This record gives sequence, structure tokens and C-alpha cells, in this order.
Amino acid sequence: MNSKRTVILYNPDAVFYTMPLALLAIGSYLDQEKYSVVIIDGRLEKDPMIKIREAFKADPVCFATTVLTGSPIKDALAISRSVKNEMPELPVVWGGWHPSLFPEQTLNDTSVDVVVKGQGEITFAELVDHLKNGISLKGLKGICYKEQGIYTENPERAMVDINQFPPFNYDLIDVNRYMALSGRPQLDYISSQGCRFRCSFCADPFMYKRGWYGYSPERIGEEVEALWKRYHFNHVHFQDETFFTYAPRVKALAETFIQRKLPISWFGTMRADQGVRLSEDIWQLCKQSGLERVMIGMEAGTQEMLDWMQKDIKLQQLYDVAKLCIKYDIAINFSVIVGFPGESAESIRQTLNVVKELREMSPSFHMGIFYFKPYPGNKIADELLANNYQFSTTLEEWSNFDYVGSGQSEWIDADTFRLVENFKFYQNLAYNKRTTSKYVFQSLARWRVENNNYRFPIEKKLKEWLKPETKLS
Ligand code: B12
Ligand code: SF4
Repeated sequence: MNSKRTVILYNPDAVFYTMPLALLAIGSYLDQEKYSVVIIDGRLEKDPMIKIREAFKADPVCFATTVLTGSPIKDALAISRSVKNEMPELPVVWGGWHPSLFPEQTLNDTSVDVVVKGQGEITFAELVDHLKNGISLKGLKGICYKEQGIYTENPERAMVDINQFPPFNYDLIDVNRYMALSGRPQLDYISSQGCRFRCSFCADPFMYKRGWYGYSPERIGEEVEALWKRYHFNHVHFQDETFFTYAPRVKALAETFIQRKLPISWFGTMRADQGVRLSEDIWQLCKQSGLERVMIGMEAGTQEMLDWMQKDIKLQQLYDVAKLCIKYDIAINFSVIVGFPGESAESIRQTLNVVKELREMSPSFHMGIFYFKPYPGNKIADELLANNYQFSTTLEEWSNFDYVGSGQSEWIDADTFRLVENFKFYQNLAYNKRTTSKYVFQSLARWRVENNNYRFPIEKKLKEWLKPETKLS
């Protein structure tokens, strides 16, 4: 008879098919001799409860799910409630970004028993052992839980170097299925955890306390090569918060990719200041090893706003890193945030002007423009709280939270909001690579953007009617 107990891990429904790396991280760290790990993904199942019920039959220790702020909460909540309903004795554990920010609110829902805060591997492994052996959760570092219905917050667990964790066991998921669904044979891989910076709109400094650990380049090279031999992907998407944190690591990684002759391209997240500091020989090596695209948080187009949000970059660095990417033929996805509390319409217009200048530099530069939405755990939120700003107080309310926001943003007047929405649409048409079939529309869009003239936006209405915008959540 199989004496292994099952641990059920659930990824809530979402609109992109990134591999469920958080679940791979905690699942791979569990003792495989003692536990069978089952990962069920709400994005892949029509009715995830069918698979969850099957797992109920395999002597489960707990049901655990990873939750981001926003719409994933809806699905995580619905599934957790069904689990509680059908198997009331099975502990339900929530981990990841949202419950780490709001452990008490999360545990206010009767369907959730335990929250794991921050880095999850060790805490979850200890938790599962405790639950399996019926040991009290008192003092178990890194968790919050309900003790006879009363909210209990245990001491925090310090983040540890991720090099001490085993490689992810990709066998726990159907890699080929994710690759097919994401539209490209790409491997999602995370090579570091945390971030050393302090941007005041971001959850990372709260979650990882400005700690950062990265796998050694040799380890990444070995793991990626072994995975490539199995799955034959042609692209590696590094999902790190700040991939380019440590230049010698980047250099050695590029060298090992070249030496291993891996026929892959790759993507990584970069800050403008990191890019500018990177020496030309490292840029060269990155390009040679397959660096295809970087993602850079531009955030705002005035030094005043960048300083206010503690981005710790200079506006000029955005142009300088753009020039380097052009030199080495590397694409950039920039991301921009508008509508910070108290941000003037003029500041937003200035940001759009910088976007235009950067986009004009290369058709392989793209821009994602988002509206600011606050959540506690950072300096901006503290200031808002001091001014009696009302944050959501329940999981249901947070599940309606939308970062991208099709509705008008709180700190933008109606005219500026319209301008931003029009700009978001026309900048793509105006600056993307010209094609014969769209040439006339692209020329018109360029004229509109250059002249800030969005009267009678027929092209936009037509496009929205023919192909509604893809949602991020
Ligand atoms: C992949 C990804 C996505 C995927 C999600 C795929 C999925 N699984 O469903 C997609 C593309 C859908 C996505 C969308 C968005 N994302 Co996103 N995304 C990421 C990214 C780049 C990687 C996540 C990841 O896999 N990390 C690797 C794992 C190993 O790390 P981890 O998640 O931190 O997990 C550890 C701990 O948190 C903990 N843990 C996590 N889950 C669990 C569960 C249990 C049970 C336990 C015990 C522990 C545990 O243990 C893990 C190991 O230590 C992160 C940034 C990052 N590098 O983490 C942003 C990030 C999570 N995304 C974020 C945001 C803001 C967004 C978007 C709004 C888009 C945008 N503008 O960036 C949307 C909308 C989200 C939504 N509401 O739907 C924020 C999250 C903020 C928040 N409060 O939730 C992050 C942190 C980026 C940032 N710094 O702003 N995202
Ligand atoms: S650099 Fe990126 S991940 Fe780090 S704090 Fe700033 S926004 Fe967050």
C-alpha cells in the first residue's frame, strides 16, 4: 500500500499561461518520499473541482493555493469554499503575494485556515509536516492561522538563499501544454527572488524586505540545458523581479549559455540604471547568448515623479539604456504608470511625451501604460491612509481590484483620462513596425500622436469593436 500522503496545490484561473512557478517552488521542496504533490491549474481545467475531488481520494494533507491581488482571488475563494464545503476537515492554506500582504483579512474568510507569508519553501514544508503529524502550529515561523477561531500571527521567517533549494521538478506540470497555450515554445524560469530597490508603489520591498538572492550562473546553465534536452523550447523567459541585479552573474550566465551552445533566445527584467552600468562586453555577451528582449520599468517621464516614487533612476538613463539596446539590437518592453495621487495633468502629459520620444527611437520598443492603484505596505499607501483613504477590507472587495482598469482612475481628471486612453491605442499603431496593409492607418495614427489630436477616433472604435483588448487579469 502507498503510504505517501497527497498535497494538493492549486493555481487560480488567470488570463496568461505562465507556468505556475510558485507552486513548483513549494512543491519541489517537499520530501518526495513522503508526499505526492498534485498541481491543479484553474487555467487548464474547465471544472477544477473534478481533479480536486480525485485528489481527495488520495489521502490529502492539505489544499494550498497561490493568490495574487485582483481577479485571481475570486477563483481562489470559490474553490477554497468548495473544498471546505466538501471536505471540512482538510486544512486550506493560502500563500503568495495577496495573503502575505493581508494575512488577517484573508483568514477572516471561514474557508481559509492558514496563511504562509513571504518566501514559502521551508515554511510550507514544515507546515505540511505539522499538519500530517497533527502537531500544533504554535510558533511555526512564517505563518498566520486561526487558533480556535482566533487570529494568530507567528514570528516572521527570514528569507534564505534560494541556492539551498533543489531544482524545480517540472515533472509536476505538463510543460508541453503550457508551451502550446502560451503560443511559443518557451520555458518560464525564475533565477532569483526579491529585489534590493525601494520603489514606493511596489509590493516587493514589503514582501521580501529588500532581500535578493540569485541562483549561481552554473546552476542556471546546468538546469536550463537539462530542461532544454527534455522539452526543446526555443526561448527562456526569466520571470525574476530584477534579473540584471548583479552584473558578474549576468556575464557568467551569458558565457555559460554560449559555451553550452544552447539554441535559445531569452528575456529578462532590467532597471534602466542597471542597463547603463552594464559594461559593453557584457551587453555583447548577452546579445551573443540570445538576449532578445528586456523589460524596463520607466514608470514616469519627469524626474520629479521618479524621485517622488523613489525609483532611484535618472530620466536620462532611460534614453541611454534605449540607445544601448538599439546598438545591440535588443527589444524593450517599457512599463509606465500614470495617475499617482496628486500627480498633475501636466506631469502625465510629460510622461506621454517621453513615451513618444522613446518609441520613436525604435519600432521594437513597446510600452505598457497602467493606472496607479494603491495597496498597503508601502510609503504611498501610508500617506493615503494618513489622509483617510479607504482600502478594500475583504477578499471579495480585493477580488474586484483591477490594476489595469478600464474605468476612470481615481487621480486623473476626465479629459486626461481620455487623452491617456486614446494615446494608449494610437501609440501602438503609430510606432509599431510599418506594414503595407496598415500603412495608411499607421501614418494617420502617427500624425494624431504627434499633434495630440484624437478627435473622431474612428479607428479606435472600429478596432475595439472588431477585437476587444486582451485583459491582464
Ligand atoms: C508570472 C507572473 C504573473 C502571471 C501569473 C501566473 C500565474 N501563476 O497565474 C500573470 C502573467 C498572469 C501575471 C499577471 C499579473 N501580475 Co504578475 N507576476 C508574475 C511574476 C513575474 C512571477 C511570479 C512567479 O511565478 N514568481 C516565482 C515564484 C517562485 O515566486 P513567488 O510567486 O513570490 O512565490 C514564492 C512566495 O510568494 C511563496 N508562495 C507563493 N504562492 C504560494 C502558495 C502557497 C500555498 C505557499 C505556501 C507559498 C506561496 O512561496 C514561493 C516560493 O518562495 C511576478 C514577479 C515575481 N518575480 O514574482 C509578478 C507579480 C506577481 N505580478 C504582479 C502584478 C501587479 C501583475 C499584474 C497586475 C500585471 C502587471 N501589470 O504586472 C497582472 C494581474 C494579476 C492578476 N490580478 O491577475 C505583482 C503582484 C502584486 C500583488 N499584490 O499581487 C508582481 C509581484 C510583480 C510586481 N512586483 O508588481 N503575473
Ligand atoms: S525595481 Fe522593480 S521589483 Fe524592485 S522595488 Fe522597484 S518596481 Fe519593485
